[in-house]
Amino acid sequence: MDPVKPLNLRGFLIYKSLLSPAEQGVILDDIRGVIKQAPLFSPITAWGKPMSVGMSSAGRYGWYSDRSGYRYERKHPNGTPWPAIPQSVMRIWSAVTDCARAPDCCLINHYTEKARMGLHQDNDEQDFSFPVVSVSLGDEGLFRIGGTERKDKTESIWLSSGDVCVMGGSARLAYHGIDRIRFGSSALLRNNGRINLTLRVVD
Ligand SMILES: O=C(O)CCC(=O)C(=O)O
Ligand SMILES: [Mn+2]
Repeated sequence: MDPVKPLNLRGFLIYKSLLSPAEQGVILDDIRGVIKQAPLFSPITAWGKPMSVGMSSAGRYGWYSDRSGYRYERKHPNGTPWPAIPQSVMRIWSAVTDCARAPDCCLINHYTEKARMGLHQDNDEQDFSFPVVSVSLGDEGLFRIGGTERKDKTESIWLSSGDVCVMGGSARLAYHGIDRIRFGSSALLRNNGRINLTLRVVD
């Protein structure tokens, strides 16, 4: 992991291929360990529709949603605390940010062939001076980025396995989403699909 000058797309800093295949393998094993203890589930949106993305979390907080809205919870819906964030993932945060504080949530998103994530802001955290760091593993995902208003014009970039994106500064509250997955484009995951990790400072 050797962060060289990232691509700057409207303040989104994208480190292409930051993680070597070996590093991706280690992280994936660690994430499988997390999911064994905290299985993926499909959160329900405030409108009562299950999300197409499977989710779980590691850390002191996990992201959660149901008809009452989006929020962070201390426990998995099965009642157990979220597993710790693996060291292999924490190292990425240290490599691409100079934050004194460690993240307290690693949200795990699992995309199968038809899954997508609509345009949204990450704004359930308390302090937006901390960035959100996103890690892509497995199949490529078409990442759409916009500005801080939903109506702002957007552009898209394919995120590949091993890419890391830092959403900080002016990009911290920018709209973003995943339009589609290029299913089968990576051999990292046994059954294809894409895993995205986002590291967040929650409180
Ligand atoms: O999957 C991605 O690359 C983005 C995920 C995301 O925006 C989120 O979890 O809030
Ligand atoms: Mn997001």
